[in-house]
Order: sequence, then C-alpha cells, then structure tokens
Amino acid sequence: MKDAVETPPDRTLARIPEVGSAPIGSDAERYLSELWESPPGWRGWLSTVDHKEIGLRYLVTSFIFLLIGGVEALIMRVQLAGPDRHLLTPEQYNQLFTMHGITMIFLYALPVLSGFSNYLWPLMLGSRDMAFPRLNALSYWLFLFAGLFLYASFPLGEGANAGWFNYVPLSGPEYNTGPNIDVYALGMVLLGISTTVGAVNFIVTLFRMRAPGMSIDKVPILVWGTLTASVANLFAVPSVSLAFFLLWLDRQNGTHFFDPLNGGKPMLWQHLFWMFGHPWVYVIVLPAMGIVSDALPTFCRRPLVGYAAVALSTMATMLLGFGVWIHHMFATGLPALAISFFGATSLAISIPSAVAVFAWIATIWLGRPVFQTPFLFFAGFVLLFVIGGLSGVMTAAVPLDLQLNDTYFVVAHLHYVLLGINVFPVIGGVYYWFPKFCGRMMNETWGKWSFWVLFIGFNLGFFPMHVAGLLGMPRRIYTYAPNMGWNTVNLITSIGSFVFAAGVLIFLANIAVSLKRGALAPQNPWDAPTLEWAVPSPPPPYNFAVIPLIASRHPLWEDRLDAAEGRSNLQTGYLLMDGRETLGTTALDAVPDVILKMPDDTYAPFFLALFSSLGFAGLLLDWNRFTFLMTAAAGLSLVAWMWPRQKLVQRVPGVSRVTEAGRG
Ligand code: HEM
Ligand SMILES: [Cu+2]
Repeated sequence: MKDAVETPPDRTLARIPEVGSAPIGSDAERYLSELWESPPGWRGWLSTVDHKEIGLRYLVTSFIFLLIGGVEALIMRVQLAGPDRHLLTPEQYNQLFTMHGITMIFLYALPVLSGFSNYLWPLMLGSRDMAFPRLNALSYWLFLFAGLFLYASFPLGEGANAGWFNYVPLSGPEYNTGPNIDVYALGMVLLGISTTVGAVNFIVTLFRMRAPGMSIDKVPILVWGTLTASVANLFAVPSVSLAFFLLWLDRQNGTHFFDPLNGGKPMLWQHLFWMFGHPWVYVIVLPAMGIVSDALPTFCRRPLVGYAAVALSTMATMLLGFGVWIHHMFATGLPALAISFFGATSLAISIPSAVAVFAWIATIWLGRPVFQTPFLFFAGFVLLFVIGGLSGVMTAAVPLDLQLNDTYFVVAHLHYVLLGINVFPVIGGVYYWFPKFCGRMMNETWGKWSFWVLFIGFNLGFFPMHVAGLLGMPRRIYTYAPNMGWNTVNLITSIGSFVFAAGVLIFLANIAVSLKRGALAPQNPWDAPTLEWAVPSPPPPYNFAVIPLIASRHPLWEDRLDAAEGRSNLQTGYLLMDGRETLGTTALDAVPDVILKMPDDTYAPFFLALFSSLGFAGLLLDWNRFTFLMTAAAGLSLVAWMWPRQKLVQRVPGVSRVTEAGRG
C-alpha cells in the first residue's frame, strides 16, 4: 500500500505518535470526548473555542442579519410598489437602503461563509480544530459586537444614511452632522479587526492543519475559495479601515483628508473604498462558489470536472479583482487611460468565472444528476450567475455604464450577483450540510417548494429592475411620479420580493420542523466523497478519533473510482490524546511536522472582544475616561490570554528531536 501511513514522520515531532484506532464507545474515544467537550451551560457558551460551535454561531447570527436586512428591503418595496407613496420619509428611506446594504454586505454575506468554513474546514482537512481556536472565538465575538454597534443608532432614527459606500462630502462633517456616520465609521473599523483575525486563522489553518497525505492539490475547492478570500482580506480590509478611520478623524478631530476646501481629496475616499470594495465582492462569492464546486459533484455522482482549472480560476479572479476597482468610478472624470485600462480588466475578469461555469456545466452534463433539493439550488445558482455575469459585462463597457450608472439596472445586477452567487449557494449549502450540523435530515418536499418559490420570486422581483433601469429610473429614490412609466415594473418587483420572502419563510419553517422531527441522519446521507462525511452526524467534539491518512481528493469514493493514488486510511491513524492535541503538517506535502498542543476553553476572547467594543463605544460617545478604562481592561484580557501555560508548550526542549533509529 503506497499511502500516507508510510510517510515517515518528520524529525521535528516531539514524539512519534502511536498509530491505532479508537472506535466509538471505546475507552480511548470516551477519554477524547472528555478532553474536547466544552463545559455545559453558559460557561461553555462564553468560553468555547470549538470551531463547530463557533461556525454554527456565525451561521445563525448572519442569518438573523439576513432576516433584518430582508425586512428592511420589504419595507422599501412596499414604499416603491406604486407612485407617490408616503409610507416613508426621504430620510427614513435613506437610512433603510443604507442599513440594508451594510447589513447584507458586511453582516450577512461574508460572516455566513465564515460560518460554513469555520464549521467545515477542520472536518474537510482532517484536523481537530482551526489553527488558532481562541482567535476564532475572538473573531466571532467581535463580529457580533460590531454588528450590534452598527445597529446601535438605527432604532433611534440615527442610522447610517449615506449609502453603503458612504461617499464624501455627503458623509462628511458638513452635510451629515448627527452621529449616523460616526457609528458606521467606528463600527467598520471594529468589524475590520474581526475579519482580519479570521482571515489569518484560515490562512494558517490551510498551511498547517491538513491531515497527513492531503497535499495542497487535494483540498476541497471551498478551501481554495476561503483561502483566496482570506488572503484578499488581508490586503483589502486595511484600505477600508483606513478610509473610515480618516473619515472619523475628519468628522471629530478637525482633520481635512477629504475636505477639498482645505487641500483634502474627496476622490481619495472613493479610491480607498473601492480598492477594498471590489475585491470584497469576490470575497463574498468565491467561498460560495466553492460550496457549489464541492457539493454539486455529490449530486452528479462524479468528481468535479477540471479541479485544477477551477482552483486556479479562483485565484485568478481574486488577483484580477484587485485591478478593477475604478469601474465603480467611470463617471467621475478620471483620465481616459485609467478608464480604458480598468474597463479592459473588468471585461477580462469574466474569463476565469467562465472557466468555473463551464466546469460546473460539464460536471452536470457528464454526471448522472440526482434532483435533490441541494442540487436544485446549485443548478439555479449556475443560471443566475450567468445572468448576473452578463449584466456585469454590460456595465463594464464604459459607454454603456455611463448610461446605466446610478439606475436600477445596477441594483438589478448587484442583486443577481449577490443573491445568485451568495444566497442560493448558501441555502443549498444549508440543505446539504444540515444533516452534518444537526444530525437530522431536512424535508425534501418542503425543500423543493422552497427552491421553486425562491427561484420564481427572485426572478420576478429582480429581473424587472433591469427594465426599470433602462427606462431611466434612478436608484436610491424614495418615490416617483405616476407619469414616468415605472409603475408596472415596480409593482411586479414588489410582488416578486414578497414571493421571495415567502420562500425564505418556507425554508426557515423547514429548518424549525426538521430540527425536531427530521429523520435521523446517517454519517454520509448523500453518499458524498469528502472527509467531513467520514465522521458521525453531528460530529463528536474531537472531530476525528484518529487523524486520518489521506491518499486522494475523494477519500470516500476511492473504491468506486479505483483511485490510482492509493487508499486513504480513515480507521487507523495517529492517536493523539496527551491533552488536546492535533497534528501540524508541512505546507505543501502535508508531512507530519509537529504535534500541536491546542488550547482549552477560555473566557479571554469574549472579554477582549467585549472591552474593545466598549472602548469603541466610548470613542463614539466621547467618554474619554471610559475609553481609557476599557482599553486597559482589554489589555488585561490580552495578558490573561497570553499567560504562559505549561500545557501549551509546543516543543519540549531537548526531547524535541527524535533519533534516526526512532524513525519509521
Ligand atoms: C428579499 C430580498 C431583497 C430585496 C427585496 C432587496 C431590495 C433592495 C432595494 C429596494 C434596494 C434599494 C434600491 C434603491 O433605492 O437604490 C436594495 C439595495 C441594495 N441591496 Fe438589496 N434586496 C434584497 C436582498 C439583498 C441581498 C441578499 C443583498 C446582499 C447580499 C442585497 C444588497 C443590496 C445592496 C448592496 C444595495 C445597495 C444599497 C445602497 O444603495 O447603498 N440585497 N435592495
Ligand atoms: Cu466592482
């Protein structure tokens, strides 16, 4: 057998781990459970560092934000259903569309994907947790608090109101005097910390935590998607955090970064924002495309066509994605050379996406599709992606964009892309992994209903927006006159929105009922190929009783595919149970490299996040002493976190080298 078992452990291992097995119910297995379980009740709730728990929290929290953003959208659609309606004042409408955009883009679209990745990565990679479990808890708590922070002023009628991209001078101190924009600015800086630490965690996890034998060309595409997005975040987020920080200084501390009367540059805002903003749209779609690339093959009964091409297209999209931001600024009077360069890259970026689309279509074509609910969502996604991509290419053409800019055509495009490439794969992903998350199956009949209602409602609601745009209807208007010719399209759009909302309700009802009464899920209900289906549903706290040894990209389909690479070994592997332990492997070939001591549950991340957020609140309210106190408290939480612990010493000096004789 030429598989990973025989890969000799690297010499840096502190000890050669015993190879064995720990079947469910054995003493070893029970001991592992005890080691990895969080304490019950609120103590476990606040202190857990289990990636599964954190992943589920990310999912639930971001779904709640999706619902809040959805209700905001429906209120807007009631207002716009007919001409001259006055349910909302102009100011209320401004706050609604701004908070809707912020909520959907920042509090739903990325966090929901972080939820999937957090839950799934260690299971897909054959590890017992993420590389930095405590950092993972910190990023969740910061996300939650930043979300609450961003919403803090909205119920008081003082929510952000200058659009999600918040252009100066409208958002500057001169035209926006209330606390609205300060909340947005500080909230975004806080959220940026969460995104950054989360990104670092994903990157290190990929390069360090894969099961032995899972070389870099064997990881699932979701992993590529989230990795690419995380690397992009490290470059993109500083730009937006800086922009919002400078804006806050302008507003509160008398600087003039964006103030033209004093030598500042309003265009600086647009550059900083979109240098972040465009890569961000890929950040919130690439992992979702990864969900499809990994789950679609299960329902086509064959591996993904063109694995390498899809993985490379993921990265190519992201690289190009850093060179297109000016397409958001075609109408600002930039030099023609810049406009043509960015127009060209914006057209070129459709090429890698097209590669992925062909790969999915070929997978369906060459496979034997099983029309279960998740498949419907993934196939629907491919169609919506093509429509959204087409309207994207249209707006990338500069002369056309000058016409379409700031019309409902753009609103149609962005919803096709965001709902098509994010919401549909996400809901499909929930149907697919729900059995793993909760140990029960979701109802198929309701599932199909929810798909068709969502799909029809979506197209009914958003397709006519293209028409409204072509008829000249500007975006961000709170009402319109009856003689503009926009009445019918708007009424259809509003009806479609409510049909879509009904689809969401069916989906939620399905979850609620299935949680209680769904059929018990076996380990691998869909007969899927990847590693997360090799553990019980739901997975035990330690994930893998023994660290599996991986030989191919489809560990659970090897017999069927007669994989030439050899056979993975999922039953016997490294038994690591000297405290919480997992294996670190080398970055490319995944050769065992170090036995990693993993941290216990701790309150430190919760308190660090809490005090930092309160510090930001102090800044907002101009309570200097309070801010100082909270910063000190955050510092203390950090000291508690960092306090050296014997248990966490990664290599015992002197014993860390195994002699030649000790090697396999
Ligand atoms: C039921 C589903 C949804 C409906 C009915 C809806 C409706 C709307 C409406 C009416 C607007 C304001 C248009 C304007 O006045 O210019 C809007 C803006 C927007 N929506 Fe949605 N939306 C939905 C879901 C989503 C989702 C899921 C996302 C993102 C993942 C999203 C992202 C945005 C963004 C970024 C804006 C622009 C906000 C701005 O102009 O600052 N929407 N949406
Ligand atoms: Cu863009």
